[in-house]
Amino acid sequence: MAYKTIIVEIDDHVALIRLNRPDALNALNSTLLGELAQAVTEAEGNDKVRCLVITGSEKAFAAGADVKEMAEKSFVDVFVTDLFGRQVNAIERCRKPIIAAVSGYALGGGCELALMCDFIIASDSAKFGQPEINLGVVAGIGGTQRLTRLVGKSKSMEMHLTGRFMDAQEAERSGVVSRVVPAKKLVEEAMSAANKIAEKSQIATLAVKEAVNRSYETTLSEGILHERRLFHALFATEDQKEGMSAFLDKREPQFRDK
Ligand code: DAK
Repeated sequence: MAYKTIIVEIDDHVALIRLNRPDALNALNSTLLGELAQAVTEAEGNDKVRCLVITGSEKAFAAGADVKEMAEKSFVDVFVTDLFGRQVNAIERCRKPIIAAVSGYALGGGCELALMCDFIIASDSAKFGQPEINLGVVAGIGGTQRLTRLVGKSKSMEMHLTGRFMDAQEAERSGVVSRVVPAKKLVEEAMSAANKIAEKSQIATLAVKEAVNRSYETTLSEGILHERRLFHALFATEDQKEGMSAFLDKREPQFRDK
């Protein structure tokens, strides 16, 4: 499928999605978010794809929702059409792992898009921020919730209330990103992590994603019970037998997603 604002490459078992509106620092307009949602949905439905990577350019992952597109909209426009709701749901509901590879600006909706992914690998030039306050609005696709859970109330409040950006080192210290790599190696590192995930049993990767995400939705005891039941359930799979036999035989496992 030919897209206008993103570039999709299927590299072996990984779908690499590049946001591609360079003139607008990859600002998220309805075309881009629609195409991104479609690409994620297609990757999820493609049996060959086992992991996704979303990235931008070296200068910008995405500098936020497109202010030019939003500026003249009314409350009725955004409420009745549920601005970006459908597209964001498609990304949030993807069951396959998604890695955000972030270089340069990840601001507003761009920061929120990265936070929506399962983990973030950042380049040393990455800058995260929720500057919506400067436009007279608040974050709208999860920033006040996801950033707060990651960095705590104080830092999240400061970022949302002042619009201050966080650099890559602070983002790593604060738990926003899993690690920081040189900008030139960003996509290579993200692809390498994605390829590693693609080698695992897909049943187990889906279970990991479900279990970790549960920790955001429920109490500790319910989350632990959910994790335990998933652990028990995986003993019904051939991949558990294969993984444990391979360990005992001192060989690499050959998972078959069964
Ligand atoms: N929207 C539209 N265009 C943008 C843009 C944006 N967010 N960010 C940058 N651009 C455009 C600039 O207008 C400029 O275009 P031309 O003037 O050349 O035509 C081009 O990209 C290059 O930008 P600059 O010339 O400004 O580049 P600099 O290097 O000088 O500055 C910057 C880079 C990232 C610091 C600066 O561009 C900037 O501050 N950008 C805006 C950042 C921002 O405020 N982002 C938050 C946007 S609000 C919701 C869903 C989502 C959201 C809300 C609700 N619902 C589902 C309810 C999200 C809201 C937001 O993200």
